[in-house]
Amino acid sequence: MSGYTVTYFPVRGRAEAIRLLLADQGASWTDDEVKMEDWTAGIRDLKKNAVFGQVPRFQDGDFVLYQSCTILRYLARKYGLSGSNEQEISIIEMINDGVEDLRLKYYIFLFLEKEANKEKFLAELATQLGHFERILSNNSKGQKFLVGDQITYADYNLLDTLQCNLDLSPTCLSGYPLLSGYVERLLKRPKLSAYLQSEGRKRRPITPKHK
Ligand code: GSN
Repeated sequence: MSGYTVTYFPVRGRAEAIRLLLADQGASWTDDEVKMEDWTAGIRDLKKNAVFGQVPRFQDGDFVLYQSCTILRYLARKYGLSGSNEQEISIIEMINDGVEDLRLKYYIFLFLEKEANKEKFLAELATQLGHFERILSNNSKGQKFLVGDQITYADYNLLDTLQCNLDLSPTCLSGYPLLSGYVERLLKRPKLSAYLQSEGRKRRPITPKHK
């Protein structure tokens, strides 16, 4: 059994792609959930000790790491989910940066812009989804993963970000057959599917805004 611990608020947020990767790779971990009020009150000096004053915090034995994408890449190296040569590794990094742009747009809309700008948000989302549809079409005609024949950390990050957007706009993938099929395929992966049906996952909203 591994000694992984994910410290985060009781939401999916920036920890969920890490959990998706761990679950799909058959790794076990402990969710150390911190209530926002306890975090604000300085519980266990968590904020004070965090490298950038934020979570997720990831612990592997005695090794502690922050920054969600760094944690994803750390685990990707451990489980062989980073790509198989320098060029593939770089393409996966590039696509993951694109996923982060998609995630950031979602967070900006949710926390800052809200319903008033939903039409503008959805129009921009459509453009961004188009980029991912094209990326998929360039790899095995969209029937596999973002890059190559094997799942990578960028796939877990994209799946989580797409699920966030689907929550906001359940039809957002309807014009994107490859992305729709991709999500459907990923959700059928047995370990991932078991995690998605777990109590822990169901209990956690996407963000505190989704209570
Ligand atoms: O990806 C990362 O781990 C960092 N670049 C961002 C981490 C982050 O924003 N953490 C937030 C919660 S997730 N929000 O969108 C956080 O720790 N907020 C509490 C605080 O006191 O800043």
